[in-house]
Amino acid sequence: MKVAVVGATGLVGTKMLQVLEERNFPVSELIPVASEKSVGKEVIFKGKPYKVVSMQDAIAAKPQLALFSAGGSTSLEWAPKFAEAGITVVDNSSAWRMDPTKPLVVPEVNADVLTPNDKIIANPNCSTIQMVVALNPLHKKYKINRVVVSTYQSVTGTGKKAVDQLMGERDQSVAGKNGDYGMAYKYQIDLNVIPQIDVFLDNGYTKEEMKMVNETKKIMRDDSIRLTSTTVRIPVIGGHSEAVNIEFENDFDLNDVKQLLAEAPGVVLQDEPSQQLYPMPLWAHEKDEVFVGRIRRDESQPKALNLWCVSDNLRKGAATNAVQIAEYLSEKGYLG
Ligand code: 11C
Repeated sequence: MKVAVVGATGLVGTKMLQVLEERNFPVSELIPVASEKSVGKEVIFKGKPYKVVSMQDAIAAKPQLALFSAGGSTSLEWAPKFAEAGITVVDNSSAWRMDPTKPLVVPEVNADVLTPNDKIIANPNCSTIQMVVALNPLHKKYKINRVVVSTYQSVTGTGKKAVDQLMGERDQSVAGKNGDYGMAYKYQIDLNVIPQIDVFLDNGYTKEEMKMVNETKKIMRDDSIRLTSTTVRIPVIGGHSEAVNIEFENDFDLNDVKQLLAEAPGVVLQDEPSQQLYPMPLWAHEKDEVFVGRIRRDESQPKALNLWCVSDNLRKGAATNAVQIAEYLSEKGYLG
C-alpha cells in the first residue's frame, strides 16, 4: 500500500515512521511529506532513504492512506484535498475532532464507528486517548457518572523545541548558559511544574482541559459522563501520567475492577503496592500500552475510585493510535 506521512520530520511524524515499520504495516511505497523548507531532505524507512516531497506531489502520487501530523491549519487546508483525491486521511491534529461528520477514534473503544465512506478520521488528543482506554471497560460494566482528572504531561507533547528547552535548562554547561536553546514555554520547565497546557479559554480552563472533556464524550458515545480536568506540564519526556477519580452509577468490586483492567485491550495492570509497583513514564516510554495502577476506593465518596494511568504520548497518544486506526481500515478493506 502507498502511504503518505505528512509532517514526517516532526516528533510525531518520525514516531509514525518507526511504528509503521515496527508493526510491519504493509507499506509498498512511503511518501514522506513536510513543509517546503524540508522538501528534498531524506527520511529513513526500513533502512531505505526516501526524499521528502510537497503536498501537491504527494496527492499526485495517489497514496491510499495519509497519516497527518502537521498541525491544525495545515490539516484544515490539505486533508480535504487528499480526501477529494480518494485518499483516506488519519489526522493527528485537533482540526476535525469535534466535527460531527468526522469519526474520532480510539480503536480499543470505538473502531466500530468507522465505515468505508470515512475519508478524514480524527486521532484524539494524547491525554484523552490513554484515559478512555482505561475508562471504557469500567464504564461498560459500572457506568461512569463523573470523572475528575489531573494530568502530569511530558514535554514531548509540545514538540522538539520543548525537549530542547528542558535539556538545555538541565545541562546549563552544554546549552543553557548562552541561551542557545529556544523557549517553548513562557517559563522554565526544568525543576518546575506549569499548570497550563495550550491557551486559556473564556471559562478559565485551557484548551487541553476542554479537549479531555469533549473528546471523551464523543469517543465513549456518552454525553452524560461529567468530566473536569486540570492539565499540567512537568519536566518529563517518557509519557503522560494522569490521576483519575471516577464516580460510578453502580457500586463495584475492587478486585473485579482490577480484573477488568487486566483483561482490557491495550491496558497493562501495574498495581502491586507491596512491591512498590505502579506505572511510571520511565517504564511506559517507547511502549504502546496504557499502564494502570494505584487502584483504590475513594474513601470520601461512595461508588468512587482513584487510579493512576501512564502512557507514552508519542506512541499510544499519537503515532500508535493512528497506525492502529489504519490497521483496522486495512483489515476491513476500507483503504482504496
Ligand atoms: C500536549 N496533548 O501534551 C498535547 C499535545 O491536540 O493533539 C497534543 C495536542 C493535540 O501538549
